[in-house]
Amino acid sequence: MQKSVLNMMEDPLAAAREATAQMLRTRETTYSLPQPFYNDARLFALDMQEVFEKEWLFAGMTCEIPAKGNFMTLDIGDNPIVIVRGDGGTIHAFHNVCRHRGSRLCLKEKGKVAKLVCPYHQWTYELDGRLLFAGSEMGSQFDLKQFGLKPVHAETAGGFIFINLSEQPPAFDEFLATLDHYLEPYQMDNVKVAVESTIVEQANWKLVIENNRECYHCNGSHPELLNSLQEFDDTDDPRATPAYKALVAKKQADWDAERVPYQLKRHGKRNRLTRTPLLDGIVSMTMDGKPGSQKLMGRLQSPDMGSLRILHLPNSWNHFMGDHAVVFRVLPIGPQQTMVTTKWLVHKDAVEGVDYDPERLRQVWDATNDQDRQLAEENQRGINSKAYQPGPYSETYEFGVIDFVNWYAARMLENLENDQPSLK
Ligand code: 3BY
Ligand code: FES
Ligand code: FE
Repeated sequence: MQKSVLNMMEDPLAAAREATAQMLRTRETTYSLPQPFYNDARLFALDMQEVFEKEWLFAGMTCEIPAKGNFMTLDIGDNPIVIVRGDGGTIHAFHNVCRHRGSRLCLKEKGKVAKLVCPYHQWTYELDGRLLFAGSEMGSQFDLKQFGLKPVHAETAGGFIFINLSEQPPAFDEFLATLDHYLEPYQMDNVKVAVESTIVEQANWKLVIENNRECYHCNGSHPELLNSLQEFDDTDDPRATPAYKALVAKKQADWDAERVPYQLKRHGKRNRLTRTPLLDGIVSMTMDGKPGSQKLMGRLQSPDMGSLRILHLPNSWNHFMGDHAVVFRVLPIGPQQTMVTTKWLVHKDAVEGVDYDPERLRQVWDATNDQDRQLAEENQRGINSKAYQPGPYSETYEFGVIDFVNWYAARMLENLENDQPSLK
């Protein structure tokens, strides 16, 4: 639909925008959000428009599309996206929407192609998005140049691919530079996905992220994870004990010797990177705490690297250990439905069945993801009740949740106001 026509139509979300901005201005900042943020269809539409279509999102890893012609697809709400590796290793992202009559172009989740060919009437696009061929049916005057694929901003660093669906993405370069620096020891051109899983949780995406941002629930729910994970979130954790601080100091000396970054680093509330020790004597997030892959990642000499934790709001958390890494991507599907994709990465030369057993590698986080799914789903069911009212977060155990909700509220409010200056 053309812009001018759209402007003449009433924005069906106008009232919801106003109400949402008002709820964000008046909410209690250390309390969970009002009910509509977790279950209302209009609010979900605003989350997609104002957060997922405007902020930088984690899409996947560069190792998933290693060669020219490799592509991967994903959906950001109603927006199908394709990410493809073109000439000279360049990574392009496009709306996965044919410029003829709008069919989805690439249907598979991953694949390899010479050109992008629409399954409907075979319009054919170059890997850089130019329309190459539309058939004689379109007439001799048809101007191919006007019908290239619509580009989506894409950036890569440290093996991560991020996309941004807005016309003017917010600044991101500093975080990308930090990511390159922290991931340098892992030589992310030399990794592969050993195994992956996708689960669908019957819960709003914010409940999935809130759940991940605290370990208040860990003792009650995560026996497998607690074989390796320290309950402290980072070295700034207000609960950190002298024993934990001593372990951190000891490990940091080892990490200095390996020349790997470990300092806690933040980019606003959106990103946090920190390397924290696992339990003393444990080197990996496996059931027995021993390496899950015998071939260490990158240039690392010791498996005892603790966990480099990388947070990227709104949709990713990650753990990089000496022997393998686990990356997580969260994609909203509906007001009460969220897809969580987990990928376990190992050195690309690690041999399945010799250096690693995929079943062993995935055990801890498969169990943990399922436990977190149940927690988020029960959280959702309680929130749907007429009895629900926002409740207080613990400032010592749930500061990560407070940070996430504050980030979300600030981005949402600013984006709403920029769309509609009258809301200011
Ligand atoms: O991402 C993590 O390591 C954990 C899982 C549970 C709490 N969170 C901080
Ligand atoms: Fe793609 Fe017709 S919709 S070629
Ligand atoms: Fe958990």
